[in-house]
Amino acid sequence: MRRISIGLFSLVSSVLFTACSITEQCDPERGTHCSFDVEQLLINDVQPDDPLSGLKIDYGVVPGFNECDDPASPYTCPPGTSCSTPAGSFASKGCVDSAGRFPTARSVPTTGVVLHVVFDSLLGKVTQYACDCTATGGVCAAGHEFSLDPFVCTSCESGACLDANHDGLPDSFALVAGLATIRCGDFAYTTLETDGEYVPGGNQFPGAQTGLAGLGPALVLRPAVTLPENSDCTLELSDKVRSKADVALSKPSQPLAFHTR
Ligand SMILES: [Ca+2]
Repeated sequence: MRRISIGLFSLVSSVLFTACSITEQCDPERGTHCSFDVEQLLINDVQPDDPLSGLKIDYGVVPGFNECDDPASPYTCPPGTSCSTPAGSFASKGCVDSAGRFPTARSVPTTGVVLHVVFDSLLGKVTQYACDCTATGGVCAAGHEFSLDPFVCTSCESGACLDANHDGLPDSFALVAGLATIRCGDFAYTTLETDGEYVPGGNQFPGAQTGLAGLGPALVLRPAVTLPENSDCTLELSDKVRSKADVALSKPSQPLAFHTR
């Protein structure tokens, strides 16, 4: 009975995914879904742009925050910056330096850093699902801990994803390892499965309850690592980060950079 229900789910999901992939595919003639960009990088900082979320806009333009040509929400740029079109393909003017670059976060905590990366498209497979390893005492063999497909779990030794409550949906998921690397001088850290989550919801409008943390779709990285103090750092996203239409990520118009306390 369970096998049948899983089979049905995989059938339904493959039909759904197929339908989605058709509408999501890059179509150069229609100009849809053929580029894939980082829209914003938001980082927790001692001097946040938004006390609600504690986040600072490190890269990108956000209406109601650093968008400076919005008549509905007049905004004066901080000293050292002016209202101009940022380098890259931004539609709105933002507060940028003389080179057209965004002022980056300068007081990022060394522990508990949150890197909220907002994209202009849904992401492809950045989440994986825990295998059902109950037959082996809950311990999965190396390389067989997760399935990239929530319904077709053939990479699991048991052939099934963990579904203890039998609702046909995987119980536990994690990020794909190696989505991003933080470098601060000689220090380098590449993200693991447990270093955050993918949030497919959200849009380009800050939420009343969530503030800047409501922007999405987003990869919210919370690396369990202590960064070096008072250091210039960069965030590099790996080629594992692709759009749902399988388009490679464009290079941001300036390096994704920040400075720790
Ligand atoms: Ca379940």
